Amino acid sequence: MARLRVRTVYKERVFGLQARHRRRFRLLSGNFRVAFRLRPATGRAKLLAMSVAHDIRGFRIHPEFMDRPAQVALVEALRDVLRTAPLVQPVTPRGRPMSVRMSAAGRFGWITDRRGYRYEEAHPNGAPWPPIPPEVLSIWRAVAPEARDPECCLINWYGEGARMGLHQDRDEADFHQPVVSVSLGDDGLFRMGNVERGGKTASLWLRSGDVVVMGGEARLRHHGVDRIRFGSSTLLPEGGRINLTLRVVT
Ligand SMILES: O=C(O)CCC(=O)C(=O)O
Repeated sequence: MARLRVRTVYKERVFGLQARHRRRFRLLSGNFRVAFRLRPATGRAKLLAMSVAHDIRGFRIHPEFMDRPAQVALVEALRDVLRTAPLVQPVTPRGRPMSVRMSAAGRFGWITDRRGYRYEEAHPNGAPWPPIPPEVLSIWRAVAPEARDPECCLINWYGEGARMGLHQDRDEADFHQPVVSVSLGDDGLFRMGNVERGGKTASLWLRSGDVVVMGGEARLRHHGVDRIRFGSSTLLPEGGRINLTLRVVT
């Protein structure tokens, strides 16, 4: 059954993608994400991997959305962003330092300090945020094709012991637009709760390359990261986890 479906997709799309991706390419098809390698000798495609997107409490999980070369390329693009907009350790409005370090790309960056949680058009050093890298935009467009393009790509860096408490994303103007979260590096234990505070929660280890879409009923659900498995991935030479949280702000 899956084979038939893959063949159909291959026939429909191979010519458009072949030129761009040469020997290796990926397709998003309904719930299936499939990766092929083209065999130039025969012109046929070999199926390399297929993962299935699924929902937990309305959170749409795309496991292994990015393969390793795509993750490496994305980390490189983020290094460029961080040269212009270095990571800072934010403090909550009550003055408590957060354990994650943060930066951002896009028209807006989300920041917190003694003046409160908010979006700002400049890094705390006064410079405008760098543009969102095209690699990041293409993930958003693939998993949230109906949505407006994101205006903020928050970059969270989790070192050993860092976590993020359960919270709602509600500083944006339009809750019909989804939030997309991209995981890179070490595994992170992602907790998914309810719209109201409290009640039962569900947890899932997010791995490097996974993407989560928080739209519809999940858009205002509480969520957070309880802990990371420091050193579980070799993607970042010094360990740690990067999370990109993409949002439409206005
Ligand atoms: O690190 C994560 O996976 C979640 C980050 C998050 O919830 C946020 O930035 O609002």
